[in-house]
Amino acid sequence: MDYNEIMHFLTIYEQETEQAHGYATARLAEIKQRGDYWPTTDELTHAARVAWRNSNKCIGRLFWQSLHVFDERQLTTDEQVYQALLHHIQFATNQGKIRPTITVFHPTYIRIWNEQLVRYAGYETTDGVIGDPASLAFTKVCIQLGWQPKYGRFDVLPLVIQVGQNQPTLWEIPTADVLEVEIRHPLYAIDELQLKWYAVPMISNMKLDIGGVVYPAAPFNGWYMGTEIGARNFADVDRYHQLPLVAKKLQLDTSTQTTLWKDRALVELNIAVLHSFKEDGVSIVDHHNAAQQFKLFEQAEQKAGRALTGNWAWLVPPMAGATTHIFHKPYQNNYVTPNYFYQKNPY
Ligand code: HEM
Ligand code: NRG
Repeated sequence: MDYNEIMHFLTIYEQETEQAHGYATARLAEIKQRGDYWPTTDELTHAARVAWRNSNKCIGRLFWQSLHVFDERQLTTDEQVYQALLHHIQFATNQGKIRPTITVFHPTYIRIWNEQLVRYAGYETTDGVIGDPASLAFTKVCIQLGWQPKYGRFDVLPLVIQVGQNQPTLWEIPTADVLEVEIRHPLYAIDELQLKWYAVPMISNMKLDIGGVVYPAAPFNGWYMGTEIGARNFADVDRYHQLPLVAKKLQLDTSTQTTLWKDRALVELNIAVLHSFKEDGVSIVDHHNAAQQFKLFEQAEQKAGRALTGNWAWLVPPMAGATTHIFHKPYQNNYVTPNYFYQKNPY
C-alpha cells in the first residue's frame, strides 16, 4: 500500500465522478487513521474501469466506462465464490449480447487458479497433444486435484477456487452456462474441421491493483476481437495449428510458402470466425472496426486531457496490421495505476 498512489487514485475519483472538493483529502486522512484502504463500492467501480482504461495492451478500451462491476468482497466460502462466478458468466454472456463485466473478490482470502473462467483442456498423449496446448500445465493440476479427464479437443475445464491456505476445490460449470460457437464458413467447408470456441473471454489470473492495494481474484471480460481466435488460438503452431488443414479445405497449393497459402487460409478462417459469431448473435468485433474504435478512444483521452499509454506490439492486430492507424504511430508503454497486472500462478 502506497499513500501517494492511493491519493493519486482518489484525486482521479474525486474529479471524474464529481465528488465535492476535498473528498480525496478527507478519505486519505481516514485511510491513514485505519492503516488500511477498503474502497467504497463506488470507488472500487471507478477503479476497475480506470484500470481497463490504463490497460496498455487492450485495443477495446473505448468502452471503459460501460464496465459492470460486481463487488463480492464479502464472500468467504468456495461455494459462495462458485455461485458468484456462475452469476458472472450468465450476466456477462447474456445470451450472446455480451456485457463487459468484472467481479471483485476479497483481497486476501480468495484465489482463482484458472487462467480464464472458460478454457479448453489440453492433454499430452502418446499421439501428441489433444485439445489446447496452452492448458497443458493447468489441466494436469486439475487431474491431480481429482478432475476426470475426457480427452476431447474442447473439454471445458472446471473452476478451481482457493480460500485462504485451504486446498483448492473443483467446480464444474453447467454446460448450459457455457455459450459456444461452431465455426463454419459461408462458402468453404471449414465446418468439416469441427472447430468451435467459447463466446466470452473471461480473464481470471490477473490482479487488479488500486494504488498498491491488490485484488488477486477479479475476473473480467469483454467480447472477442475475431483475430484472437482465428489468427492465434486456431492458427498458432503451438495452439490448435489449423492452417494446414484449412488450406486443404480451400484446396490451396501448399508445396511452397511463396503461394502465400498461410495468408489465404488465415483470411478465410477469420472470415469463418466472424461469420459464425455474427450469425449466432454473439458479440464480436473485427480488427478493422476495433482499430477504428481505438482511434475514437485516443481522441476521447486527448479531449479529456489525459496522456495515452499503449503497448504497440500488442495493439497492432495479428493480421493486416499496417492497414490500421495503430501500426503507423508510436505508443508510450508507461504503467499507470489502477491497472491489471500479471501475477505468479498459485500452482
Ligand atoms: C488485451 C480486446 C475488453 C483488459 C486485449 C487484447 C485484445 C483485447 C484483442 C489482446 C489480447 C491478446 O493478444 O491475447 C478487447 C475487446 C474488448 C476488451 C474487443 C471488448 C469489450 C476488456 C476489458 C478489460 C480488458 C473489459 C478489463 C476490464 C485487457 C487486458 C489485456 C487486454 C488487461 C492484456 C491481457 C494480457 O496481458 O494477457 N484486449 N478487450 N479488456 N485487455 Fe481487452
Ligand atoms: N487472447 C485471449 C484473450 C485475451 C483478452 N482478450 C479480450 N479480453 N478480448 C484469448 O482467449 O484468445 N476481454 O476482456 O474482452
